[in-house]
Amino acid sequence: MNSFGQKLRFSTFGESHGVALGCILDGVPAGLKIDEKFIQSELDRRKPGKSEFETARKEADKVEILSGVFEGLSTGTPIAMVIYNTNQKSKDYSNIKDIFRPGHADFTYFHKYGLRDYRGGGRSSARETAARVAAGAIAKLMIKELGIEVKSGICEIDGIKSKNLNYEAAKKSIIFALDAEMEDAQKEAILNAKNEHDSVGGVSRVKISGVPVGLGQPLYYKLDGVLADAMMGINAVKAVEIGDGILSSSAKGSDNNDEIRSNGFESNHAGGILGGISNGDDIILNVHFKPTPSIFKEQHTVNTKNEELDFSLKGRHDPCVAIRGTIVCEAMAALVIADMCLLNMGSNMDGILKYYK
Ligand code: FMN
Repeated sequence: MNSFGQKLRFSTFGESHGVALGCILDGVPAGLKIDEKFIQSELDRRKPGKSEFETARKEADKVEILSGVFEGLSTGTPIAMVIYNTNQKSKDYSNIKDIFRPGHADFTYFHKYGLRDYRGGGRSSARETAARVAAGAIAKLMIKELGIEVKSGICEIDGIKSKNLNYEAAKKSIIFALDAEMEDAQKEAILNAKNEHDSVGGVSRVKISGVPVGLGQPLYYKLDGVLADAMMGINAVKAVEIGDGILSSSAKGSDNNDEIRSNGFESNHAGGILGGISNGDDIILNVHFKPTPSIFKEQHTVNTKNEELDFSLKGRHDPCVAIRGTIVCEAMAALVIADMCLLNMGSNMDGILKYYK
């Protein structure tokens, strides 16, 4: 499946080395001001080739809106957006045409479909996430009207944890580091791995603020469940924590409960979600990315005939995918929240009466 969402639903298309990639975003209410410059600026935050901490592949990632927008406003019809690929070097991949890169999706795609677009990983490449960022930018514009904001930053690289979580610092950092004091050590870890022809993992922290109480559907479209699904669907994500996440299983109830006062919760261990429904507090996610699978160190693998071989990869790859991945996390979070806002409108008679009476 290539689609995600219920009331606000998007489908993406395209491959890493194809002509173009893009998305169709359906369900955007008519009359939303579509700020094209903002959509482009979101793509610019994710685009490759901005620094030595990212892949050297340079893509303009220029987005073009094909439909669904007239005189700067959404028309209520599907919004189609396209991003042309301009910097493919498919030759870089000819040496892995019949070889499966350990840690990548080559092995599973080949055995599932019986064929494989080896150029840049084809559809399994995270290049597809540019389309999600374009769709997510429109979701951000929509939820901004409701006072909801999604921010993110890197809170850990190669096990080096941030002590401070400063989302303004992350905006200014080339690696989106949340802690300016830990940034140099985190950068050094990336460059060390890169110099050793290796890669490192990292953690993105996402904060969604201004969320009203009540977003999330029973029982199979819970807010935490759908956010986890959205994050796990991003390439290389291996774990998602909501609030205290895995720490909750070793905490006492008395520590883990967020006690309640008339003006709100005294703490936020729950990460803003109770019973699958937003509780009005900030929603907090920690999204764990594995190290980039494509590394230049020699590794054991097999080819399409299941013959064993040792090989060294060529090409251009991110030494730490969490960095650009954090922008994709923001986009997916915004898409989920916007969808949940639309779904929640029919949750009780009061809301329906306000609209129809
Ligand atoms: N994997 C690579 O091997 N090389 C890359 O340059 C690369 N860039 C990525 C960029 C982003 C923004 C993200 C989110 C992921 C990137 N990945 C890269 C990860 C692979 O796409 C991913 O590991 C692969 O599809 C296998 O899927 P899985 O790790 O989810 O099992």
